[in-house]
Amino acid sequence: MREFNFDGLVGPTHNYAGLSHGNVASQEHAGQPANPLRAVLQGIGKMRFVAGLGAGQAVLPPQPRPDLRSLRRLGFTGSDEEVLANAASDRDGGDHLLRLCSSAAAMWTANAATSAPSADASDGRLQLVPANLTAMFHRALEAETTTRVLRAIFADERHFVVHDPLPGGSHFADEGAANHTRLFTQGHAALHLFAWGRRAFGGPSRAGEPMRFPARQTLEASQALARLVRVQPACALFPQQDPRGIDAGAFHTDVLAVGSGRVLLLHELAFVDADALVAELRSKLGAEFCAVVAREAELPVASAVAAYPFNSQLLMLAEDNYCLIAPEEARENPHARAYLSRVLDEENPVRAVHHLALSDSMQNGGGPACLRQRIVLSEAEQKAIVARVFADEALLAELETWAKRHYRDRLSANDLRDAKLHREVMTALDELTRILQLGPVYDFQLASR
Ligand code: SUG
Repeated sequence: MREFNFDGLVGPTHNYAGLSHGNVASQEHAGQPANPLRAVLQGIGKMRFVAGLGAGQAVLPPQPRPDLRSLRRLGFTGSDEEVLANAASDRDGGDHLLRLCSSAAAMWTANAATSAPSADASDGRLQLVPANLTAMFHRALEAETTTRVLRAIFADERHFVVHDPLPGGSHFADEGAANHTRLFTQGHAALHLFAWGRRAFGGPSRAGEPMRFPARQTLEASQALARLVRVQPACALFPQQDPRGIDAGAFHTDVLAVGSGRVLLLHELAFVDADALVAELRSKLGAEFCAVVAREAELPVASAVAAYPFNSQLLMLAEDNYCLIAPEEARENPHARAYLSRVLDEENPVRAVHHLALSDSMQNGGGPACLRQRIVLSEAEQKAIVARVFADEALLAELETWAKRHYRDRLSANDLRDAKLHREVMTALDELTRILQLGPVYDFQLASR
């Protein structure tokens, strides 16, 4: 079995629209001009770096934005140009609606789905549940296309199950693998942590719920995910995100915790009673399990949210050789740097921290870990994927050339109403589906068939 990091390619409309209440970086950078070309190249650079370490690397495509299908569903009519112009000039928040329908947020593929390897699932198939992302309108738009893309890639039903996203509105709000962690040690069944921020039924949790910022994922959604991916009930844990962490800006679990294999790095405000959780994990996983807890005094939660040391990718290169792919910001922030150097000093298998520049994603609250969906595949499962999504140098170089041909190096809110931008995006994405050998997956491709 090998873990693959399916990174989201940054989309051509990457911009800073301040859409995510509770995501401090998104709020701070609202309205600033963006550089989609630099953003996509930084992302491809990360894929090249991770592949170069010998870790599994693959790619997921962006989504068509502005999302004209959604604008049409909201009653705007006419040609593509007219739909855009009518939406943008609508006096009741048209500008904002256009921003919502233009977000490139599908790049953060940690939120695309929750997955469980075939080895953990009772039917022996790899399980994927696309996230409904209902907590935020601009993200909820992703679920339908994500499902289509995943079904195009994981098409072989002998090996893969791509479920429907969870139904409904806020009751089963699901943010995908950003709240999911899989841990394992030799000789023990893998454990799945399905974290959540609020309860849909039965009143607020005893540990309280955030007051300042929204909790995006419900306990009920996490429980449904555990059922759907068919892990043994004894292997599923449902820790609550600490409401104080959410109120400090940890809108997803992966802002304050990262785990893989036998290692868990976490801030004490990642989960309610983090020490009890660590003790439970140790009793279930044995002495091999290593947790490095950052206390508030060592790493204030505000620094953890600003510098994202926990939003690192924790890569297992060999059983006793893990490394971290951390954002550059985690080296610049003295608290985050001190914590990461303690991780290196202590008895655990983490051997190196590599810092990468991902400023454009970071400024919308997305670090290295947000940009990838982890999917564990057997050799037979890898072979069953016929789309060209596994990253080798030829593909990465082709994607760079493709991006340089199609992406703008400056984009601000006003550009979103430009019908030319919309045509540029469709041309780029149409070409991309050919490069990735995906077949038609986008609304505009299916409508024209
Ligand atoms: O959902 N930002 C994303 C960031 C997602 C990060 N993912 C993980 N933590 N796994 C979000 O808040 C901002 C878009 C804007 O403001 O333009 C945004 O959607």
